[in-house]
Amino acid sequence: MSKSVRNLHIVFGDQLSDRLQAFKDFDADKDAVLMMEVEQEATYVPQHKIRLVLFFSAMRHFRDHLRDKGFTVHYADLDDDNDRGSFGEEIPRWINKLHPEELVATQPGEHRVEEILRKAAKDADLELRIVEDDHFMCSLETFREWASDRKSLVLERFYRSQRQAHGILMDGDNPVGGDWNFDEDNRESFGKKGPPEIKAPRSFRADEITEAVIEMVEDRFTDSPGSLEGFDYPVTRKQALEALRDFIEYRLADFGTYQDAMAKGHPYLYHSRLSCVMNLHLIDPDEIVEAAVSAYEDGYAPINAVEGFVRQIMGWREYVRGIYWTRMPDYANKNHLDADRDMPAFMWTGETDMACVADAVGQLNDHAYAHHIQRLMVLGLFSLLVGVRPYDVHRWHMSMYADAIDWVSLPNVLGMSQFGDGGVMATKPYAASGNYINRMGDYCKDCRYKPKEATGEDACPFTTLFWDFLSRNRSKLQNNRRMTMMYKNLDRKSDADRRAIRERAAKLKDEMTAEAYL
Ligand code: FAD
Ligand code: DLZ
Ligand code: SF4
Repeated sequence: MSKSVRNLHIVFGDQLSDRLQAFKDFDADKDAVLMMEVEQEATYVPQHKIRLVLFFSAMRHFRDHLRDKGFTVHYADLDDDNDRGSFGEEIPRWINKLHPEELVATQPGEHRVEEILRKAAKDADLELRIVEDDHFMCSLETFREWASDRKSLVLERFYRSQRQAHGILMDGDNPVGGDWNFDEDNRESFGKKGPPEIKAPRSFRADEITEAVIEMVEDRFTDSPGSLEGFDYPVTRKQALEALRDFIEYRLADFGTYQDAMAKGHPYLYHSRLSCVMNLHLIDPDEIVEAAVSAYEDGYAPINAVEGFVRQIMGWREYVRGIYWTRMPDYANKNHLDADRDMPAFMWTGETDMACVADAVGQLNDHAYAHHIQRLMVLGLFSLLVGVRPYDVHRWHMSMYADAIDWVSLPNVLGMSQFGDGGVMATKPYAASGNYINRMGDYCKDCRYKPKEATGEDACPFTTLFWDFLSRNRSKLQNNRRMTMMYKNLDRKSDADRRAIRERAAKLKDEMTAEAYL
């Protein structure tokens, strides 16, 4: 017989922090924690094996951490026969078992999960206290206030307000270094020589807990995409802090300059690979920002690198979360460009002659990771140009990336990369031809296609589809001032060229078989 419970604190798989304010009034003598491994979260979209191991292993490590602190943790194990397989059924099972006086939870990372939680509490006629997720640097209330009287929610304005509010990289009222933004310095590619030797992110060997999870995932989720061969993600807070130190020491200084660069066979370049541990809450954004700012102040990293990095974390990351929670649930249905195609099968397998796509998808299968420019300007761009349904692109993203959680994937994918929201996240679609990929990376030299060509058998599919995208979406995009030049260039093409582009685009699309999983 379990002892009676005052507050039952539900900790979801992406809330692995005892620094959260939901824990502030936790009394180990009276309260208990509930964590649930459930089949449905691993299958409601097919999920990469690395992502599954990451969540389950990090959850189990956190469970043990809490137990070591003396907390009572009720843990639903996926392999336990009593596990009912979904939050919707597990929460009632534990309520019936423990009869808590109140349910407490940190704001979930998904609208869907919040709805399930509210329904479970209502059905059980139980008080539910949802506590603000103070892992984040900007509360949802502050974001709402900031957004409430604005027509245009430009990131730059939000970012500056956050820098001022937190006093980060500020010299009185002015930005350190004399500018808010050093993007001009941050657009280098590696040129013909390719990248120098760059130390890869710190690799973590699987311990006993992770080994057991790997075995479970291999046995149970045989059909899930991806490979577990090289699983080396941090899964504890201690490891997350080591990963941060490693990034600051070896890669931060060049993060800015090469932020937009790509290179074949180099998944990480100067990127941090900290999104997973941050999204799981093993480490907080203010800790990361402080470490980067200290590196600048101590002379280890230049301002363009540190400002560029800080902008991603206290700018973009907080901003997309604000967009998500102020726009959901309608946001998920947005499809401004009426895109209606399926995700092509090669976006799962990487089996395509397009060298850039093959490299990025291969990397996804091996690491469940692609860096920002691959996401936006290779895989996202291709889906946009083909016209895949934005929500399907998001579902694919949730399947393939270890760091995807609804609040961060949906605005980035549906909004920023697919222009599904019609201009909330981006002032124009991130549409480009193969020339952009050629300029920023080295894929094209080994590709059977030619980035400059739009028609003919050797034409780069990105380039053909780019012009086709502009033609198809003319009525919705041509009045966008930021696209005037693109439409002028399209209009300079002869009728014969435009016909040839249309025909080749249709052929390319006809040849794409539908997705393997969705
Ligand atoms: P770095 O390049 O080292 O950047 C540092 C940190 O900045 C990241 O760890 C991340 O926490 C933050 N960051 C940077 N850009 C963004 C952004 N646009 N939104 C939110 N945080 C940002 N990030 C996710 O965490 N999960 C996602 O599901 C996700 N989906 C994306 C989908 C698309 C189409 C695009 C264009 C971007 C997406 N991002 C997502 C944002 C960003 O690409 C990843 O955070 C980043 O690539 C993760 O790698 P990193 O940790 O090495 O990042
Ligand atoms: C992604 C994921 C997976 C695979 N499994 C679980 C799980 O078993 N239990 C859990 O609490 N969370 C899991 N998650 C994360 C959820 O899908 C979802 O992102 C969070 O609950 C949102 O707060
Ligand atoms: Fe990608 Fe086109 Fe370059 Fe090939 S030519 S690598 S498809 S951009």
